[in-house]
Amino acid sequence: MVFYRSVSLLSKLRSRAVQQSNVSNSVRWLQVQTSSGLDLRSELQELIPEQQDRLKKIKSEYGKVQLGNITVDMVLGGMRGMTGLLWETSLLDPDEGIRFRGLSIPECQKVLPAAKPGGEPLPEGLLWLLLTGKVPSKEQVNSLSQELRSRATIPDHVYKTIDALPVTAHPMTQFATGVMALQVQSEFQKAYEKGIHKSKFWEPTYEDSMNLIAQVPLVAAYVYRRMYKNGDTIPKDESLDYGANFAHMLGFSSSEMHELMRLYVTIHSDHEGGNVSAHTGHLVASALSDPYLSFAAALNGLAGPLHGLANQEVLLWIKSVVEECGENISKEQLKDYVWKTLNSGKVVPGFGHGVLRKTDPRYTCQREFAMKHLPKDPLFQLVSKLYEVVPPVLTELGKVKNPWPNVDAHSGVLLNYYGLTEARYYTVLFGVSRALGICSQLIWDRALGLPLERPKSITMEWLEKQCKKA
Ligand code: CMX
Repeated sequence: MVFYRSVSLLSKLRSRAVQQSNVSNSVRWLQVQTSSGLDLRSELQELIPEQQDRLKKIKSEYGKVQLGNITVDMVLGGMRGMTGLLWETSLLDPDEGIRFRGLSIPECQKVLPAAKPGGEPLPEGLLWLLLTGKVPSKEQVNSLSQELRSRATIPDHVYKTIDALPVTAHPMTQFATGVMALQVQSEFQKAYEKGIHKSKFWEPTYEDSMNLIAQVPLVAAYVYRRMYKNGDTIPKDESLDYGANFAHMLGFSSSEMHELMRLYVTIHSDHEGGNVSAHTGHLVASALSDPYLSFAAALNGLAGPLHGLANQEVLLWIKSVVEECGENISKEQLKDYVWKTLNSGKVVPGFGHGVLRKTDPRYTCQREFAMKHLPKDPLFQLVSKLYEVVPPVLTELGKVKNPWPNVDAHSGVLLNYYGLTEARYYTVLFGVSRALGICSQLIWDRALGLPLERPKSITMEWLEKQCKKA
């Protein structure tokens, strides 16, 4: 018999428990539901009508309820704080950080199946959770691993398309190009051309999404091996799970690196809907562009230095610190270096966030990983020093809303420790992981029949007139 834990009920009761005892990270086993042991697609098939009804009810009963006032600052400030998107797979709390379907990262680490007892969550389990809101059993995760492996073959033209680019092209350019080349196999596009009924849109979207999730590690690994290992590629290993297989195809065989990759792919997957990559994917998909087109667009947003490229920037910046001041830099010297960076008109990469107002739990779990596996690593020690030095400096600057580190402040030193030293490649890893979150939501976009996104824009003249009247 297979067991599920009901996450929605878990979240409701958990938040009550948190209010009462402030024990936010302890997972309570509140309800165990028996399952018929369905595969992921059948599971979704069952959930979709119920969620469609739920959305219909919200629309009809609460359609006119106001969710806040839009101010001029919000319009001019990149829509910060403006609630305007439906995103089911995760929700970000400014202080607490991300919850995937109601579960925090420490809770996911406790309840999602791992490759070994007490190990990091398997990304397949997270994918199941994102898509269904339910925690899968190990057997279900194993069968999803198997399904993803069976979908992980890519046509030859994808490699040729990437090969048409100079080998020096940025890895994100090569990766996004590879994803665009995968698009020619889109089931959604074929079905749409044949005239599929809109009630069935989610089905080819599911097929495309699962193929895409299964295939992005191959494209990413190809880019890595092409750029840094003379094109000497490594085939997938049929015995490995998603995260471990990705590490293996990149060329890393240590079990610690496999664990790191499982953790990495899990925590980078989703961060609610408003961040640049997720929002871009959702926006493009709202025009009924297929998952490949939508995800390639998302990757182009992820490639910006204020978003996903920050992980590259962090390691390069840390290495520049070491080059100039050595590994044993004092806190005073480090503070001077941070000010030098700020005074030259640059940001301190890896710190700050558009929504978060506390240390990112994605940073914290990577820090815990480092304390467990590489406590003496000089670069980890430097990252720890930065945790003490940077926030007071950013606070002193007076304008930074969140001086604390984000996910990108930590990932590079972990990868570097295990031999993945090529910082320019790091955002590709982030991109592979993002496929899980963006595609999960995209399937729900189609299942719920979410509309074309089309917010209203205005001119400065319109704003001036409107504000004078107010
Ligand atoms: N270093 C220097 N200045 C910073 C800063 C940082 N780490 N974080 C914010 N600021 C500045 C902003 O540039 C802005 O300055 P101006 O008013 O002169 O334009 C001011 O402080 C206010 O910004 P904010 O409201 O606190 O932050 P935003 O929501 O505008 O920006 C972010 C958020 C992430 C772009 C910003 O904190 C930043 O640039 N951080 C460094 C880059 C980074 O780590 N990005 C990765 C984020 C996580 C991810 O998406 O992967």
